[in-house]
Amino acid sequence: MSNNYEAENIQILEGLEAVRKRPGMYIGSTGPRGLHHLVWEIVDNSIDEALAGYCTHIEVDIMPNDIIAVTDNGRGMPIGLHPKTGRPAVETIFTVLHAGGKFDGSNYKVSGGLHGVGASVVNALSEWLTVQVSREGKIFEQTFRRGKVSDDLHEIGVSDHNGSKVIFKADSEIFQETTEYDFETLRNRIQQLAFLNKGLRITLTDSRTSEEEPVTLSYMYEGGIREYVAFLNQNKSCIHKDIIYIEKEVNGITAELALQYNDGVQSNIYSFTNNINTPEGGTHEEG
Ligand code: 28F
Repeated sequence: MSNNYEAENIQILEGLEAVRKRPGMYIGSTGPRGLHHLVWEIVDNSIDEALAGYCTHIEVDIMPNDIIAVTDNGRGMPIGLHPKTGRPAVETIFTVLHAGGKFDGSNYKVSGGLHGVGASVVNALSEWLTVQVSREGKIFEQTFRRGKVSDDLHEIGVSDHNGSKVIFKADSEIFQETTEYDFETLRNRIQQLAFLNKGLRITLTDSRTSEEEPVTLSYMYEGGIREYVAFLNQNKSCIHKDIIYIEKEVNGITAELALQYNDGVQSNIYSFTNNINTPEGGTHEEG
């Protein structure tokens, strides 16, 4: 076994231990906000795949026993051996901190997530995490426990489509306050992400209700932030019917604006960069 592999392994273990020792450094807190941040880190990687032009539908399923499943119909995480680690690329994404989904620097145009850093952080803070990749007509699966490989990537079946699925259970040793997800918190942000990423369908299902049928809400807005402004103004009397909409790309950077005046005295301005809300504003909002 070449010693750089051992060095790699030590770096992997140190990275994940660092996350478990100081989770707040990576997800802000270990309270409910930090718990929900786990979902956003995984969803952001699917959104990156949508922004790259390959994913049109993301599904988030809140399952019994505080388990979350996120599925996308993108290309499927790569399974080829990673040049540096000699391990399958998908294993590297989930075990190497800052390796992320874009470790060869081929970043997508924009990425709300921490450039794929999120996947290994979620893995380190989960009692267990299973990733399933549908690619090349097959389904490959790998499971981790508290960030460590518990079984190697292996084929579990065949598939007529491509995509990635991540199922995880947050570690109650880390999230001692609660590991229970709040439906409205997830619903609100999922709807907002659908507004911010026009044409992308995002579906939320709550299968925790053992008695009744699961609750499913699906959001897709072809009009994007234009529809967001209409939604925000739906109970207001607006002083002009048509929503002002501007979209412009310069040097690969795109800016979008949607504006509609209502007859109120309070102005509600919501600005975002890469899907992340910027409550303090910034040059984009000034512009
Ligand atoms: C449920 C969570 O994480 N989806 C993802 C992809 C697709 C590719 C990718 C991700 C390494 C060097 C990029 C596939 N084929 N869902 C997800 N889908 N990561 S994460 O690649 C990581 C590459 O740069 C992908 C060709 N290119 C990229």
